Amino acid sequence: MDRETRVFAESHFRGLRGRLPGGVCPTPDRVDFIETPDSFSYTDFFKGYLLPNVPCVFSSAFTEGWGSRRHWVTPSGKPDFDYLLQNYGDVVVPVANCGVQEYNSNPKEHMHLRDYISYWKDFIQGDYSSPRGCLYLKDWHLCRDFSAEGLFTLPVYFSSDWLNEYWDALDVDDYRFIYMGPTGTWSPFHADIFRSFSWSVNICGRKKWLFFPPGQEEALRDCHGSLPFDVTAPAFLDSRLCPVPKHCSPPLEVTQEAGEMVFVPSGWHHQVHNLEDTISINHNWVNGCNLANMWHFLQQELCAVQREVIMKSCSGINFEEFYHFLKVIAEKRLLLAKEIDPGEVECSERSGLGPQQTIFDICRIAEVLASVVVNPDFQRVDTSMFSPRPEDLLQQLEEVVAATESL
Ligand SMILES: O=C(O)CCC(=O)C(=O)O
Ligand SMILES: [Fe+2]
Repeated sequence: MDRETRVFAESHFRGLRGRLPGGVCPTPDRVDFIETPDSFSYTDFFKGYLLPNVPCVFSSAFTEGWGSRRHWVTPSGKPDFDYLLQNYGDVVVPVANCGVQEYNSNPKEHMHLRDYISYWKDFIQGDYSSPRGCLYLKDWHLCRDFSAEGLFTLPVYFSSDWLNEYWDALDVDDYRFIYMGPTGTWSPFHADIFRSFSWSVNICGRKKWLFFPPGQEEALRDCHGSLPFDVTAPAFLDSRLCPVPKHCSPPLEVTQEAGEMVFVPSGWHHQVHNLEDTISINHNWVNGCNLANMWHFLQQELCAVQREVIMKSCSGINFEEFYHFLKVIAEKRLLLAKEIDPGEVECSERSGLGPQQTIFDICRIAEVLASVVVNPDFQRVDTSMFSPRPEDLLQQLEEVVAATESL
């Protein structure tokens, strides 16, 4: 990141004055398609899509050299079942049943990849139907459970990824997933966990995405306040005609072809349909641009009674863990900040994201942490054993913000 971009970003956040990113930009009427990697920099993505929080699609040229695109796909563009069986047949993977609704998602079971592939082959043979229903392999942590060496290269646009940086530092989990399933598999209407961003690359196959900008989902709630499960279901479309037609613009629709990469912004609800037998790599990620959205979301998740318990069950994270997440990233950035040479703050975009990105990250964490420490529910958490104490960490961050302002 260069200085001009950081100054631009900071004035963007100042301009929001505490409102959430993404809520202020006019909704685009179409999704941009980025054709060539050579003429599209990290800064172009940062200013054009990440900061304004709008979706875009990158052409297959961006994933040209990926090993998964060579190894997992037959010459005719279909999933290479033999290769997958040979290399991953024994792995246990999570599988969702697309035909069954359980609250607002699908029930999941676990099975060996070899059994899933055998189901998939039968499904194709049975003309894309099966007495077992329509099964979708989702959220397989291939990178966590195996080495993903050579399968893909993290695009620079998505490289400021604190969620995976945090989990990698703890060495326990990640938010890097593989999805695979036949034509007809689909993901119900949702926004991503913690209001994270996601990116998704089709290794083979095609997906149809329906995107709803943040806030539009309010118009889709039923009379009980529940969000829809399937925005394409005839029953849902009929029910919305009465009693009161609510204002909701049609979703932005994207068809993602093989090799193409979709950027899903923070807090955008979406529904996704596989139009062919499809394999994709999907990551969820959080950084300085959507950290405030995550914090806002976690506070909203707090219900009136049994706050901590409920919050943990809704989103899988409580205030203490959120502080821990901020602390791990903050301490790494404070170390990097110590190494900033005031004479050499500008860096080439090739070597990581550079000192200006470090300063930006520290500013964003300081802003959100300042809100965390004054939150009445956080104040009820016993922080006496935290090291460092939240107030001390905030002070350290604010000192660096002040010291680096002019860089
Ligand atoms: O590909 C899918 O089925 C769902 C992907 C998705 O929801 C995401 O990447 O955020
Ligand atoms: Fe999603």
